[in-house]
Amino acid sequence: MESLESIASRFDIKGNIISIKPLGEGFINDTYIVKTSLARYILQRKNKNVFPDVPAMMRNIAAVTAHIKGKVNYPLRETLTIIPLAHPGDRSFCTRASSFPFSGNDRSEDGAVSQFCYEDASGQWWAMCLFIEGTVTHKVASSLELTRQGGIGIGRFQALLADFDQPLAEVIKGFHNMRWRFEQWDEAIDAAKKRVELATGPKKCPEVSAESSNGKIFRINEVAGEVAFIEDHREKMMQFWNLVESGYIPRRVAHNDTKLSNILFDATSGEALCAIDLDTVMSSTSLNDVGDAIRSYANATTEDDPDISKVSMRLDIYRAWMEGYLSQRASTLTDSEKEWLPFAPLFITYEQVLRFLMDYINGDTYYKVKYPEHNLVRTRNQIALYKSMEQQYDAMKKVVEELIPNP
Ligand code: GN1
Ligand code: MG
Repeated sequence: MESLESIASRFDIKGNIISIKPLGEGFINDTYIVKTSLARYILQRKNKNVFPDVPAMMRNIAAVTAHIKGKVNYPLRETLTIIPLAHPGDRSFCTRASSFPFSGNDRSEDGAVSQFCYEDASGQWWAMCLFIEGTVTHKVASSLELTRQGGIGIGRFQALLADFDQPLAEVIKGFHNMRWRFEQWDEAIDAAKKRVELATGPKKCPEVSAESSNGKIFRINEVAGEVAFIEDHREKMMQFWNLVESGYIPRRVAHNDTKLSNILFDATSGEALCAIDLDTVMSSTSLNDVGDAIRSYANATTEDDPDISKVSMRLDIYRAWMEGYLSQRASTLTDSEKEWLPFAPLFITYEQVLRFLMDYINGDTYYKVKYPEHNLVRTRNQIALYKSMEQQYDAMKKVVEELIPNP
């Protein structure tokens, strides 16, 4: 296996490498911080099960960050700086067939070869960006001011990209597409039931046995209550999704992973500097960014706390985030977006329940898990959060009304 040092050296980094250490604990990618004699960099192994076309993803990120750089005062601080390959002549070219809008040989319109990621000999994809010095991240929304700044960060990100008009590749098929999520869900449930049948029915199949799957195949039998939660809310979620499909709620450039730890804050002023982790930047609704932020900031505990009595949506956090967000975006949202703002956190929290539960039923193939019930614990936690949001729905609506005065 190629060493991290060798992989880092594939990129156009400045100075000699001094150290490479793991960073953070994302559910999806593996992240390292590379320190050289001149700068620090973030090196990531992109999860290819989650991102089937890493070159397309990196082109999205390069296009979006270039657009932002053209508009801000401090281009090296106010968005990510993607580090290209040092020698884009070796096998590190992104040679795989790529998706729209780029042609098969991976050349962009100006003929330049895509050079933002490296494929190692084992088929793993790597990418690198500059570490922005003098910044901090936060895991927990520990104050209302921090929360308000987080809202500003996402509002500003969306505002800076409001006039971005290049097509973006769909890096994860149907990421927030509820119709597609239900298709996946229905297939997952059917497949799970079939597995149980094969393992226990009269025509027993040795490949599908409780032993060979560590008992995971019986998970479907343990989650009737959670499955019922999904089914009970299906129609309501599709009603909202139909409004997106009909164009009543517009699709825009969205970040799609707006949790607090994806915002960099200036270490001195405490102000939001930029949104990071741009892997999921795609066309989506602005409301999804709002919903995911509230889902992650406003939970009174972590999303995998097994003690669901600690789970609730904090209305003060909701208000503070919305205040920051709307300070950047209120003037450019459509009436339809404003109307559906309070529903956004319920939609995304529900989607997260579906994703965690589906992964549990599927045997933990998507999210990293630290113990066998991890995805089930996350599912239950998010159901409790959804219920808390539902209870406070009228209050959430009132907050939005107060923050967006009628013209
Ligand atoms: C994943 O890996 P991380 O923490 O950035 C996921 C998000 C989920 C989140 C749940 C590409 O994000 O959609 O909301 O976990 N990202 C992807 O914590 O699936
Ligand atoms: Mg992410």
